[in-house]
Order: sequence, then C-alpha cells, then structure tokens
Amino acid sequence: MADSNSSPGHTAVTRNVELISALLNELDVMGVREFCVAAGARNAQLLHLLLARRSVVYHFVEERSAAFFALGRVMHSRRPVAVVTTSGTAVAELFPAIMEAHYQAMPLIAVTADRPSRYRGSGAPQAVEQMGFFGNYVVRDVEMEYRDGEYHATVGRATGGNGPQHFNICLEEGFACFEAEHREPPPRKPTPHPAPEWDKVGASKFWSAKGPMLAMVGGLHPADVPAARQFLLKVGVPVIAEATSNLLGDEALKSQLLTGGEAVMRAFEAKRVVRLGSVPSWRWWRDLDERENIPVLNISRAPFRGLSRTQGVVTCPWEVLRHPDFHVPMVASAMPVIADPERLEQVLKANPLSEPAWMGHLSRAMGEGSMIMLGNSLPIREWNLASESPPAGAAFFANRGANGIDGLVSTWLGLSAQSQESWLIVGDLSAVYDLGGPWILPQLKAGKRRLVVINNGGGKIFSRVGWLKEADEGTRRVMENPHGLSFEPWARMWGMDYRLITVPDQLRDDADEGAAVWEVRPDMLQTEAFWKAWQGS
Ligand SMILES: Cc1ncc(C[n+]2csc(CCOP(=O)(O)OP(=O)(O)O)c2C)c(N)n1
Repeated sequence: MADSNSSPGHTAVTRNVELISALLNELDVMGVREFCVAAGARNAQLLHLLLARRSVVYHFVEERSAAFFALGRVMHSRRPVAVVTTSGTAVAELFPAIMEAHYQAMPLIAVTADRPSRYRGSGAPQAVEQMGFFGNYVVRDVEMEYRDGEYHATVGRATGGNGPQHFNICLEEGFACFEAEHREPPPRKPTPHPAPEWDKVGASKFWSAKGPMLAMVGGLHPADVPAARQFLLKVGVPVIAEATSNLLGDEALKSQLLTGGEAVMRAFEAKRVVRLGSVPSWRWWRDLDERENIPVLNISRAPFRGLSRTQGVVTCPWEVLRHPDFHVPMVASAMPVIADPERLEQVLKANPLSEPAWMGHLSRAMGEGSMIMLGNSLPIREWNLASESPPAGAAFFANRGANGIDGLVSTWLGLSAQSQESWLIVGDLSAVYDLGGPWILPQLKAGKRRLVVINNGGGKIFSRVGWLKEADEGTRRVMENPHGLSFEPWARMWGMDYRLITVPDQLRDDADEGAAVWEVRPDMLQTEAFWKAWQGS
C-alpha cells in the first residue's frame, strides 16, 4: 500500500492502525473471540482497538500467567484464544505455555508487539529478536510491518496442522483514540477438515497381530468421549483409562474398564496396545519403549507417538475414527482375572489419611458437573489409582503435553472462567510456581472454585520414581526442596478463603460460590504405609 503523507506522527499512527486492523480482522476470521493481554506502551494502540471492538479482554500483570490462562480457555472451548504482549522479555514469558500448547496441538495464538525491525541488533531498549522466537513450537509465524511505504506480512513458518501460532507486529510510537465500534463478528473460518491420512499398511498389520489387546486412554476432551466410547465398544478389549480420559465410571464401558492401575496392567500381559487421546501417565506405558515386540496403535489429536521407538508404532489422527476406510475389527480380548479385587480398597481403608486415600475423599466432596483439573503428576497418578467414580457429569483436564509444573493455577483458572463449580488438585511446589495466578479471579464469572493444594512438604514425586530409590540423602533433599510453608497468607493475599484440612470431615462445604484455597496435609506415615502395602515400596 502506498504511503499517504501528512505529519510524521499522524502517518505513524495511521500505519499502526492499518496494521492492527489487518491483524484483528485476520484473528476475527480465525474465530478468536477472547484476548488475554499484558500491557506495555508498545501494544497500547492494539489494546485500545481491541477494547473499541468490544472483544472479551482479560488483563494481566505478567505474561506467563496470561498465556497459561489463555491456554486453559483454549483447552475448554477448543477455539483459538490470543495472548497479547508488549515487546522484549515479555515475549519470552509465553514460551512455556506455547510449548504446552504445541504438545497438546492447541490453537493458542501469541500476538507480540515489536519495535520496528530497523532496531534489531541495535541494543535499543526492548528491541530483541522476536520474529521466529518460538521456532518449531508454532505451526505458523507471521510478521506484520509497514516498511518503506509498504505493508509487509512475512510468513516465517507455515507447517499446517493444529497448534499454536505467532503474530509479531512491528509498531511505531504514537497513539490515537477511536470511538467504540459495534461490529458483528464475521463468520468463523471453517476449520479445514482434510481427509485424514494414515499409515494404512501399519494399521492393518496392527489389527492382524495376535494376542490379548489392551486399550489405554489418556486425556480426552469431553466432546471426544462419544467417539472414543464407540470405538472401544466395537473393539471390545479391556480398557485402562486415566481420570482425564473422562471415561472413568462410564456406564456403557463398565464391563471393559479395568481398575487397579499398574499392578493390573502387569498382570494382564497384553501383546498389543491401542492408545487413545493424550500420552498416558502410566509407568507401564513408558516401559513399552523397551518392549518392541508389543505393537502400538495411537489415535490422537496430537501427532506424537509418545514413545521413542518407531518400530511397531503406528500413529493415526483422531479423524480416522470417522473415516469409512478405517477398519476396526472386533478383537474382544478377555478381561484379566484379578487375584484379589478387594485388596486396593482394603489398603485404602487401612490408611484413610494417606495421599491416595485423599483422592477418594475429595472426589466425594465434588458436585455434579464439576470441572476438575488434576495438576501435576503425583495427584494424577494417585487419582487414577484411588479415586472412585467421579461425580456425575464431571469434566477432567490436565496439562500433560510437556508435563511442566508451571502455570497450573493459571491454566485451571482459564478452564474455570465460565464454570459453576471447579476444582484444582495440585502439589505444593507446583502451587508455589504460580503464586501470581489468582490475579485474574476478580475478572471471572462468579462460581465455586476450590484450589486444593496437596501439601506434603516438597516434591514427593521423586520418592516414587523407582530408579531414584538409590539416591543419597543429600541429593534427595536438593531435589525434593522440603519446606514448612503454609498457603494461608497466599490465599489471603488474593482475597480467597482458606481452610487447613487434615481429616475428611473438614471437606464439608455448603458454599455455592467463592474461591478458596484448601490446604490438605496428608499423613506422611500413612502414605508410606499405603505404598508399602500396595506396591511393596
Ligand atoms: C517447569 C518444571 N520444572 C521442574 C519440573 C520437574 N518436577 C516434576 S515434579 C516436581 C515436583 C513437584 O512437587 P509438588 O508440586 O509438591 O508435587 P508432589 O511431587 O509432591 O506431588 C518437579 C520439580 C517440571 N516438571 N516442570
């Protein structure tokens, strides 16, 4: 576009507005309706135009929380949500959430304001290398700039597929006010549904292999449950489902669902594995890397095979489930005979204040239709093992893309923004990681929010890692970061109620609304006794 001439300041603002409008129109068509912004001078004009368009805007003080919150919104709605930053180090704060979105194949959109490109490499304030910053972790990056009297949109990377995207917009200094504009959102760009492609030879080889088959189900969005259920009923094999699969307690699959976790998987001796949804957390799954004689078929929205080996592993896109050429035979492997089906219940009953037993107590305290996020890996594993049926209509989520313990409070708050009742179960160090997350609470729809910190005084997951058993006391201390922190002052700082919980009766709760930190302190001796009785260590 040719340069129209007037005063230099006016011209700069006009160009900025033109660029920003082009960007916002593109985001509009992509279906972005929510923006999580962290302000700076560089993005002021962008924020003003966003507000003038009456977009949904959440505002944050720091970008890491903003990005994880935005990711939570994407995970809930599966629609693109933008996180908007100023220039400089602000951009880098988005990286962890972008990585997580990459491994979950979620459309988190980073919009970063930049100084004009002529400043690059000059060391001028807040002029850093923003273009291409997220490397392979985005499916598309685009830089928008008005340069030499022309509008340039430079595409750095465009691989296609699902995942995060980055728009870097170079802006001159200058600001102008505009009247609020009433605009109907344009129709969303229809999500392209290209015919799925998959390794047909590999898949049919998998189906023709012999021996008992196990289905493992990792995280599934509640909207994907019907397709998963239909597939599992058709194959008719035993199913080991994580809580985040949203299949636990499923009536239709009752006769196929296995309980008892790792011990049952070991006893079953599967010779073939079909995995649905995200990569499972089970140890048994990880050990499949060493067992190359067991073929694996993955069916997932994210294109990752979840194992380092390629031998005998076929990975199909989720869309195959609806494709007429994806042949699913009935395999009907028999359910394993469990030596002592009551044993887990007995061990839990004998240790009612152990960490795993708390998962059962908590699940009974949750209301119907709750949104439940399981934070880091220990609560996820304990929940998988020890919680009973989830509350009716519950929807489970977790950040199991890159398995970070960062941004969990913020992701949960993003997930919960529209929920009536929502719960986060998170470890103490993971909670410490995201102390600024609750900033956003006053901007959310009122609802019942329970942030449950399982405070076992440090990173206790490390004592559950088999190959770390030999670690000496000194190494263990540095890894676990033992502490005696209380989460009460944190709750108070953000205006949340606080409850210290040491016995299940304290989980009684009549409140329908409000946010509260519930600090659960499990009994360490009972936790040890539980694991000793259940697993022998
Ligand atoms: C960003 C990030 N840093 C470090 C780790 C390594 N890590 C995994 S679990 C863990 C400790 C978690 O402790 P806590 O939240 O208290 O949970 P617990 O182990 O007690 O369940 C750490 C540091 C990680 N996964 N992500």
